Amino acid sequence: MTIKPLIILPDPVLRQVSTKVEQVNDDIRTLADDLLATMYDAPGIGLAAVQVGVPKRMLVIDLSKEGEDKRPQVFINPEILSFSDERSAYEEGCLSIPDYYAEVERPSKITLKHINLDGREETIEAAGLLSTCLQHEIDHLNGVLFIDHISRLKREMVIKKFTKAAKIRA
Ligand code: GNR
Ligand code: NI
Repeated sequence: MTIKPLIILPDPVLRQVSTKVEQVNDDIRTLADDLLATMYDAPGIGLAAVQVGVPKRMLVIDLSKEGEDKRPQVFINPEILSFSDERSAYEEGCLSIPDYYAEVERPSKITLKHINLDGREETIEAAGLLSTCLQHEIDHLNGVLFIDHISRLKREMVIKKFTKAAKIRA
């Protein structure tokens, strides 16, 4: 269980398209553990592998509340099979864009196919926060960030602010 450093905007790694996981082996199981440790430490409710600099199609989610038992979920090679016509809006944030939040509208429900940590294929239906979080994470696998779903003016302001901050850090 290793907590990995998070990749922050405007690092171009966040724009990479992640590649398929070919085999669920010990390396992938270790990566899943590290993603969960990093997500819990942040803390966040989801994390894509590319956010720790590993552009593989894999993500973790835990929607349990503080004080509840943890419910870690691992999704490998997730594919959205269908989206509902109905849409809902959530205030989103991203561990790669710290302390910035904005409302994003997405399809309310999705049907998703993925591989679990046992290497078995599963199909699930997701609604509510799970649906939003899965769509946010799968966007990461395609190099897409939640700020790509807000107005261009807001997006450019956020990118400008984080670009300046990165220059000071460097
Ligand atoms: O911790 C997170 N919270 C969150 C809130 C609303 C919608 C999506 C998310 S995911 C985010 C963690 C993250 O950046 N995952 O990529
Ligand atoms: Ni994110």
